[in-house]
Amino acid sequence: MTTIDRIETMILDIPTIRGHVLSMATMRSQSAVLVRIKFSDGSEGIGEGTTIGGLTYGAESPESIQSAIETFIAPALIGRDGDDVNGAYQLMEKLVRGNRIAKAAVEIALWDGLGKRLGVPVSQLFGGAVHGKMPVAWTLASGNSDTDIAEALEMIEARRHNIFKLKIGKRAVRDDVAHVARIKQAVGDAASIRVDINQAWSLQDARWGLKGLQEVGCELVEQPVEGRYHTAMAELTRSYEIAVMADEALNGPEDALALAANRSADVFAVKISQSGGLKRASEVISIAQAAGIGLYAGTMLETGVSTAAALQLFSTVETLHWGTELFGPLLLTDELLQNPIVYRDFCVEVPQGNGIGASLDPDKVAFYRRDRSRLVEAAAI
Ligand code: MUC
Ligand code: MG
Repeated sequence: MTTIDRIETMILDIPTIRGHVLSMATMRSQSAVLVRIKFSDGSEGIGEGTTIGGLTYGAESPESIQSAIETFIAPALIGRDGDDVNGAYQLMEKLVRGNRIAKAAVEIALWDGLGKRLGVPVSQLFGGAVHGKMPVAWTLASGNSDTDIAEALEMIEARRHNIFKLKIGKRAVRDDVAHVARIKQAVGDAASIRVDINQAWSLQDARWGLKGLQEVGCELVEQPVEGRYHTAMAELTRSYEIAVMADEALNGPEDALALAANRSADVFAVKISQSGGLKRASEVISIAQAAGIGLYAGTMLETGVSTAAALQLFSTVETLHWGTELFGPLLLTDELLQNPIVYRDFCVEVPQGNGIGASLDPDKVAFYRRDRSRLVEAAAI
């Protein structure tokens, strides 16, 4: 039996290429929590559990993710059968409530290790890839309309992205709609324009907002009101033609079932970390498929590690009606992978290789580790 010998975590702080202005926070760097599992046969698995904007986006922070793994999850998993991913997950569910991102980070590393030992990509463990590449959106969130327009036109010209998600919700609704209208007018039919409010609007704001957004040619609105307001989301979903997408409302299969039952969204932004890992995300996907809800592969602006893991799972999904936004590595000033994920012709390509298909560059990891200064000091003593 190949056992789990060691589970190591680290927080990496990596600057973003520009300020990423969201309704609840402006990001100038991303803090990724990486997990490395060492198995008794010498094999390794890597995973990632990352969130956005400290505690402004959700209930888990980089620090809480690391502490949940180190304090509660790792001690329980050491010595267990490394191939028993379901058993490990069930134990995590029993010992730790919530903390989906922490569980996802560990689960991804277990799938990665298993795939590597079996000599297959993780997509094979989920029934096999049916796509080699998928459409990929980019987020315009510089906080300035002219900068966003220049960025969009550059991306279209470079054939990197022709789907844009605009982050709005910080300004007055009328000003936000004018901002979206300007960008839509600048790109015309060359791109699809969508927006993400990150829960910032009241239901009243959202009624005005959705009406205005659909008039200016915006195709989809993500999480216009708070995620817990399922009834408000249902009203917006049935009252306007513009598609309503659930993001913060969707934390795993139980939320997926409730949202589907109330018809509180047209589309699910499925995020592997927010869902609690690849298996739980695949359950969310099944619920959407059964309920006739559209699918979109979402991101927590992760590094190449979780992005690769997400690509493994989404490559197995028959139809992603709204494509993906798995562009996380492109928002960071530096690349952590030895084999960077490829973006071209408006698509992201599914990484080849065993496991999740990603290997870390050790020098980059050493450079961006938050505890680097402590490690350097310790080495000097
Ligand atoms: C979110 O709320 O969807 C995804 C893309 C992006 O720019 O921010 C994230 C967060
Ligand atoms: Mg969102």
